[in-house]
Amino acid sequence: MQDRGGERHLSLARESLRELLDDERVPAVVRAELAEDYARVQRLLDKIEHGHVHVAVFGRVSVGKSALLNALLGDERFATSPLHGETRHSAEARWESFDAGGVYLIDTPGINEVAGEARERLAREVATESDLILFVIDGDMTASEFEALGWVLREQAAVILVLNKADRYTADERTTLREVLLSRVKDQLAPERLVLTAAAPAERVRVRVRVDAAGEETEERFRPPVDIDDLKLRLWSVLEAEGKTLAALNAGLFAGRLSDRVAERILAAKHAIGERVIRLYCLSKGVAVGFNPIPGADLVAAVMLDIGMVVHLSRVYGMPFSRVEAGRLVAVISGQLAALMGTAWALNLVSGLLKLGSGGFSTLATGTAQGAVAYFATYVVGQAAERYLAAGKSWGEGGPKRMVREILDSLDRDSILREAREEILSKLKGRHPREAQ
Ligand SMILES: Nc1nc2c(ncn2[C@@H]2O[C@H](COP(=O)(O)OP(=O)(O)O)[C@@H](O)[C@H]2O)c(=O)[nH]1
Ligand SMILES: [Mg+2]
Repeated sequence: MQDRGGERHLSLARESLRELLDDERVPAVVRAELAEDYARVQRLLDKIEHGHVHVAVFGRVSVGKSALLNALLGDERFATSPLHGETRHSAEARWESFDAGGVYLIDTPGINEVAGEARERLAREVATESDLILFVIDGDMTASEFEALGWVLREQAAVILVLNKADRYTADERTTLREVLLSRVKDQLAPERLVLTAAAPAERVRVRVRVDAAGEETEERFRPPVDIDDLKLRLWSVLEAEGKTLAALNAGLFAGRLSDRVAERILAAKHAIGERVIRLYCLSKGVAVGFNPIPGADLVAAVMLDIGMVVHLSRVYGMPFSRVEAGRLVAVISGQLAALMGTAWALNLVSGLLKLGSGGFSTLATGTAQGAVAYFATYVVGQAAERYLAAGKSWGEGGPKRMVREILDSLDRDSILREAREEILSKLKGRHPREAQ
């Protein structure tokens, strides 16, 4: 475990894990949501700081996973049984015979020993928290074993495929099995990553016929010797060559995935707040316009509301704007909106809404319809400003025009207008939306 590349990987991984844990920009809610992942990062960090390497067995029930670990340990540390379900929880033991120390052997339930959902969680945990996996089988691989192996390999590059219970096969059968297995995994595993073992050979009866005397037969019970030498050698060589690198790579991989998840959650949390902020301003604006349905009269107040919304959003996204900056952004977005929808769009929408509504051309109906259109325009401005902020103050490749068009295309305009009208009506009449119609 003296490899220098390993040391470098290790310090890089340690740094990125620490950074992740200490990042003060991560909101408490996100930390709480991802508490389990954070705990795992802490464990991974502890592990690489102590130079620990975790070796886990993985495989179907009763293939001899626990027996194999006991044989490696030279001690019956883990319970074994011919019955299914002996190992219900993961457990670990330090493997002293690897002299660099810090190697832990982890026993796990069989892939088919725990219930459905828990099984997948367990498999995931084993794969992410261990650095080397001994994938144990006891004969030719079943389809589900093959599938599980593929899955483990995807999650975890370091795998030794162990064909246990080799004592049950003749020398010829062992040769055939080895060939068949190698051909099955030839794209995924190097040939030296397949080893045969006999962790706890079964007792056998041997019948001897003595030729010299009167053909007398004797029965003899015997137990073939435990054979895990190949596995030990393979394990040692993998651990020596890449033990630390494995631990570091594994930790780095997990940290990378977690930081992606953290970023995603933070964005989702901001987005949820952003959406509430936008709706609040939309409604304020809709009501303001609804109260005074003469086009243009409330223009200034309405624009001020849009600017206020953008300032508010910029704080949610942690990039506070001045009102001047926000005003510029609102101008750009409104300009695109007007260009895309044509100058008559607002009037068309208003008359469309009037036809839809049952209120006729009363002041209330007109006001509400205009308010709904103002609501909609502010909603689009809010969405565009939010995307701009979420992208780190960028319009993206196609500029503001494409962004506003995409937003318009993605919105269900009619249902937003309907909702807006109902909300505004209920505010104006101070009643429940249904009664107001
Ligand atoms: N014949 C034979 N039996 C084994 C060998 N290894 C384990 N067994 C038996 O297989 C059964 C299941 O072993 P266990 O370690 O509990 O399997 P696990 O469920 O994978 O942990 C036990 O009865 C063991 O004695 C082996 O190498 N040869
Ligand atoms: Mg077991």
